[in-house]
Amino acid sequence: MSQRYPPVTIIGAPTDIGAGHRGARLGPDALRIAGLHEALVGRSVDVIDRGNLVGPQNPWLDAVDGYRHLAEVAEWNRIVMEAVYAELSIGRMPVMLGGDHCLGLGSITGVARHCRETGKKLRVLWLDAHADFNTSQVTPSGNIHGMPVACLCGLGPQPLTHLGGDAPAITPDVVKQIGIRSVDPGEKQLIKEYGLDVYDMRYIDEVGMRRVMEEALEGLDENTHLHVSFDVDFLDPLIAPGVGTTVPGGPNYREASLVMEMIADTGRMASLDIVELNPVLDTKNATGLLAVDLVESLFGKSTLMRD
Ligand code: 4U7
Ligand code: MN
Ligand code: MN
Ligand code: MN
Repeated sequence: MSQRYPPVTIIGAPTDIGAGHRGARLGPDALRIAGLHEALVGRSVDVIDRGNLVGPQNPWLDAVDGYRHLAEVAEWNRIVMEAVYAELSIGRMPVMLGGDHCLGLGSITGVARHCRETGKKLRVLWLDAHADFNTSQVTPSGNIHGMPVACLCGLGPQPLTHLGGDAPAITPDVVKQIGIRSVDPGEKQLIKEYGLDVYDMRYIDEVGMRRVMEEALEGLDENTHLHVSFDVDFLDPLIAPGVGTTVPGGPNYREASLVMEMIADTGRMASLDIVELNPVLDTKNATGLLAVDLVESLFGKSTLMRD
């Protein structure tokens, strides 16, 4: 199937300000070295790489009142939000390279602002081992990369929930989480309370990835903006060791490829985050190379012979 994609802008956000390990700050360059730009060109996509955003250093301090680095996290997310919003405003597809997953907050807040202004419906696919729905009261770590979905839904500190001016940036019904297999006890309560759609590994095992994706992608139309937030720890650590928070029992290569191919088939993906790649923990950039391979599938590379 040959498809035209909008022009893409690569935006590097080199920080691990929200994580419990340092090294995700090197993610953007590891993805570049794995050949991200060339892979997109190979899919006939028009690509610009704007290089890396600049933001505060990681002070590597303990949590205060349930948050580590709250001020720096807010600043990085403001910078990412503006960059993502600016690309969408000129008709380009932002591909934000983290960096840790706290940056999903800024990226999706920028996307939500664009959708509000253009009257688009938003759907967020959150590919992750974790639900990232913690708050300062229930977080076991204080690491804000475990909180962005809650903040997007209006649950969190004012500097994070009001990044885009209004809060909440989104309602829980727009988010579909896939691959989840590590949820903290207090987090689980909140997920139930907020009614988040979580396709956990148990459900994936029981019904298969094809049906999960059909459900998660149901109801998309020509007016839908599909945002994909790809936390690399979504993947099974046997194939993707280069992340700070590995959880066994994730999707294998075939399942992950199917996820990406089914997203590509919708033709609706309009923005993308690739986050949590930690090259310091990787083996010869294998995880970076795998992420790039899966991005090719997101842009239409397919094993399908029946089209
Ligand atoms: B990621 C964790 F306790 N839930 O909050 C936490 F297990 O963006 C992990 O998905 C969060 O990688 C992982 O610290 C955040 C932990
Ligand atoms: Mn995450
Ligand atoms: Mn994760
Ligand atoms: Mn992680």
